Amino acid sequence: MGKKTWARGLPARAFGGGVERMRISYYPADRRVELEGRDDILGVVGYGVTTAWQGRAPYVATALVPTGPPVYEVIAGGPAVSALRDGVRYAYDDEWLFAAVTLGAGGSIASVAAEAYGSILRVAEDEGYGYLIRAWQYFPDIHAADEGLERYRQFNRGRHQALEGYLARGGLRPAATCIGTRAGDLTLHVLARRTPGIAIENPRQVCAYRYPDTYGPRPPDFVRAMKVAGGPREWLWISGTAAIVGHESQAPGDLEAQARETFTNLDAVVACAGLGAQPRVLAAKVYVRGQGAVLPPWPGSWRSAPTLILRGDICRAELALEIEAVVVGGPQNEAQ
Ligand code: 3EB
Repeated sequence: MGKKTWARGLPARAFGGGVERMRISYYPADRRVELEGRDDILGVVGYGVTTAWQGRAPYVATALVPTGPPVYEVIAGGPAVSALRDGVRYAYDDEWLFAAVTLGAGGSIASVAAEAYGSILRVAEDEGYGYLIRAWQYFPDIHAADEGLERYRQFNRGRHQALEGYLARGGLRPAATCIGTRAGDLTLHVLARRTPGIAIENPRQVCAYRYPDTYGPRPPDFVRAMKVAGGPREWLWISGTAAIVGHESQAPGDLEAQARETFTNLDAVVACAGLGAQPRVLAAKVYVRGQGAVLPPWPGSWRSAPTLILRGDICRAELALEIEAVVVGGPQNEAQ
């Protein structure tokens, strides 16, 4: 009963506490040395960073480049234990496990996806954090053909193959983001927990895992958002969200119209999640396809969110942008 974890020196705190210790922050790359010394970090994700990471926390060097200077995204929690197994870099506190793999992505992307998800699931389940909450997957040449099928569609085949057993055991699809890069390897990083999240879908959109096969032989295995309840606040991890209504892309190539539709989708997901009072956007990432794309102003509650803007290829060629976010709600928010 949790023996394995406690034996590694984590504080004996009851399971199922809140998520109030988790924090997501963006730091300029010149804060590296200070970040490397911290012991409360579950994972660090670099965007446009070229310096080697020397901290204990697992580090993901993505091939995504911000529109501004290089950035570290830091996911912090309680005192964390870091480890490496079978190429999976991971760290956990008593609530969350962060795990990451980097694999060469030149060959069959279906096999690479299956290997990436397979090795991460083995580690997460062995360590007792058997429920995926959130996954980020970045790989090069997302629109290129691989044996007659677009690499994004091949990726979906491999992902499904790796998740099949997990789903059969009662595992839940995570919220996710899948973005194409210009170069580099495939990186997959995830957050997992000991207990399941609550899957939230968007009534304006067909469930992604029920898309018709016009989008490929295997639909993408993700949910629109995952809610994590516990403690006085609730967190909502919202998947990469684009201008899709039903299952169809809207306003092909029109960034401004797509942004409006995307915010309508984001607001719909937040409304469905039934978060407590005054949901607040803790962090957002925008992925934009074009060089020099000018984003329209953000509506309402989205305006004050700490936001990272990255260049990347959204998984359908006609989509110009995609936005993901973490939103928190609950009674404690009123006091803040
Ligand atoms: C969509 O809604 C847009 O394949 O993991 C968004 C988030 C998208 C995650 C994924 C794909 C994925 O279908 C694309």
